Amino acid sequence: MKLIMLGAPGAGKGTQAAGISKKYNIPHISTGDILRENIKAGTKLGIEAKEYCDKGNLVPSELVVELMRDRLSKDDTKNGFILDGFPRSLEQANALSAFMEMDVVIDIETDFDIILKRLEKRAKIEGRADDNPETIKNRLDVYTQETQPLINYYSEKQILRSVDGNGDVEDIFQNIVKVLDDYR
Ligand code: B4P
Repeated sequence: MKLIMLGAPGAGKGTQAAGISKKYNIPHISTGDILRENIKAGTKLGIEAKEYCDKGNLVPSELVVELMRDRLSKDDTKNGFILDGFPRSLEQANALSAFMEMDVVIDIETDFDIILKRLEKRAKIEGRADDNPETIKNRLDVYTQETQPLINYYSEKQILRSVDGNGDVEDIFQNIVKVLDDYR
């Protein structure tokens, strides 16, 4: 099962992808996590990515697409995988389609006021550099302009399934499982 988790920042993509990865035993591939690991380790990619991530802007697509092309060629993706945070723009979606077609796209639909509360809470707990109010606003604007068009893109391919992301983590998870079990 080749799966994409779509949704605004803070919609619950990463949270739900972790549960799905465990249940279906397929790797959870998060571009955000990979970029943060590179930033922490001070790699060339990390140094380039940091200024974009800290401001809540998208890292240039050529860097992210190369990163994903390499990651998706690894053996552990043979039985499927979950993409969390990629693609994030039409440019990235077209690049992905050029080398691999997906099976299902789960769009987690979460209201922006709920997202703001979640990210404010995470800012206090984890202290992530991009969870301050100004940057969160920019990330939501970038989502609206760059990522939201993917809803139509995958809807036209007839692989989009929407799930309400406003409730409890467990309820949302059960709804996603229903969608995936129907698919399988
Ligand atoms: P990401 O790491 O993808 O960050 P995110 O969109 O905020 O999602 P995340 O997975 O962390 O949050 P979640 O919704 O699970 O990206 C960070 C940055 O990396 C981007 O801004 C960009 O600069 C760069 N980047 C990443 N991918 C890129 C790409 N493809 N191209 C270019 N640049 C890229 O959860 C948020 C919080 O809510 C958590 O604290 C969680 O515990 C909580 N939560 C989740 N579900 C909840 C629920 N149901 N109820 C209550 N709380 C909940």
